[in-house]
Amino acid sequence: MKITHAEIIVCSPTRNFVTLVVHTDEGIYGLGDATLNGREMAVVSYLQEHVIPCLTGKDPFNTEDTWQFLYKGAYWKRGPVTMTSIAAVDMALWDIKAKALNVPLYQLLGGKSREKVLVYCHANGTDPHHTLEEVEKHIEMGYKAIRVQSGIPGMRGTYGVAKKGEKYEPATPGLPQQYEWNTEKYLSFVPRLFEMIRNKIGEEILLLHDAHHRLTPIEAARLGRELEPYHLFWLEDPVSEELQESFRLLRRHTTTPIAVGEIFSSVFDCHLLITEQLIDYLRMTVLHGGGITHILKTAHLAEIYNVRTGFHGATDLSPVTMAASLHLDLSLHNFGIQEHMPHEPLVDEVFPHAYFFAGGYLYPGDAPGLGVDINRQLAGKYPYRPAYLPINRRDDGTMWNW
Ligand code: EZ4
Ligand code: CO
Repeated sequence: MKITHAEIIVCSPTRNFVTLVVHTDEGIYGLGDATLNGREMAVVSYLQEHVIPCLTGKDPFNTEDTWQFLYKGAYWKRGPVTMTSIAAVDMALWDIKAKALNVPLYQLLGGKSREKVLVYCHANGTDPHHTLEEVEKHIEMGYKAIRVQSGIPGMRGTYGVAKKGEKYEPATPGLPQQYEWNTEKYLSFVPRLFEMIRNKIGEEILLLHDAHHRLTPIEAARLGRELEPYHLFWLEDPVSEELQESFRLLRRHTTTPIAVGEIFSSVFDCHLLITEQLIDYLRMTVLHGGGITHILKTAHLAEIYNVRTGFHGATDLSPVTMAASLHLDLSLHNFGIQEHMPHEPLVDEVFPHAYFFAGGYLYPGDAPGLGVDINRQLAGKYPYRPAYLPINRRDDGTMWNW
C-alpha cells in the first residue's frame, strides 16, 4: 500500500478544527486531527508546505519510520506546531493500518485492558450555588467524576466559567478576551467551595479541579494541603508547566494527587516529572504530544513509575482525537481517567463517530480504525473563523498565565 496524496480540511462548526486526510492507492484513507487552538493556520501551513509533499509514495504501515522521518528530518525538533503536525500524520496512518486490517485501533495497541473508559465532565458555575446545581445535574446524567470550577465572589470571571446559561468554550472568535486574576481571593475561596460541595454530595463522586497554571509552587502547596480533607481525584496544572523542578517543592507538601501535561509536546516535557514520581496523572494528548506513536512510548515510561494517564479532552480537540484517545484508554494498562467535554451536536454531525457515552463511561466502539469520518459537505458550510484563547492579567495589569 502507498500514500497517494493528503489534504487538509479546515472548518468551524461552532469552533475551529483542522483535519488531515491521508489517501492511499487502495482507496483506504485515514484521518488525523491537527487542531492547535488559537494557532490553527500555523499547523495548516506546516503540513501543507513542509509535510504533505514528503508523504507521497510512503507505505502507510510504517508508522514508526514516518514518525522518525518527520521528527528527526525536521532538524528543529519538538514544539507544539511541529508535534501537532506529526501527530496528525501519525493518527491518520494508524487509522489506515487498522482499517486495512479491519480491526478497531485498540486491537493494534494491546487489545482491551478494560471494558469501558471512566470519564470526567465539567461542572462550571458562576457562583458556589450555581456550581452545586451543575454538579448535581451531572450526577443525574450518570457521571462518576466531575471537575468543579466556580466564579469567585468579588472577581470578574475566572478560568472555565462562562456567563450563566452559556457553555464554557476554549477560544472565542475575534481578538483575545481579557480576564482578571487575584491569587489571594482564589486561594481563600477554593477550599471553602470544596468543603461545601463535599458536605452536600458526600464522598462517592470523584472531584477534580483545574488551577490552570496560575500559582507558584508554594501557593499550590498550600492549596493542595487545604484541599486534602475533600479528597480530590486530582489538582490539575497547579503551577506553570515549563519548569519540571517546581513540582519537587509542591510534592513535598501535599498528598493531593497532581495532574499536568495538556500543553506538553513530547516526553522531554515530562521525563523528570515521571521518573521522580512528581505527578500522578499525565494529561499529554495524542494530538499535541506527537501522536499515537509517541504517546505510547511516554505512557509506557509512565507506567513503570506508577503515573497514570488522564488525557486532555476539551472541545478544541476534535472527535478524531477523542476517538484516538479512547482506543488508547481502553488498551493502556496505566489508564487513569479521560476528560469528556461533549462536542456540540453540529460537531458530532460533521465528524460522525462510533464512540458513545453511557452511564459515566465512554466506549470507543468496534468500527475498524479510529471509527471517525468527516462529512465534507457539511464541513464546507462552516469556514474557518479566526479565534483566540483569552489572556489573563493581575489586578494591577501584570500579564499572567490564563
Ligand atoms: O484550557 O483546551 O482541562 N482543560 C483545559 C482546557 C484548555 C483548552 C485550551 O485550548 O484546561 O479548557
Ligand atoms: Co486543563
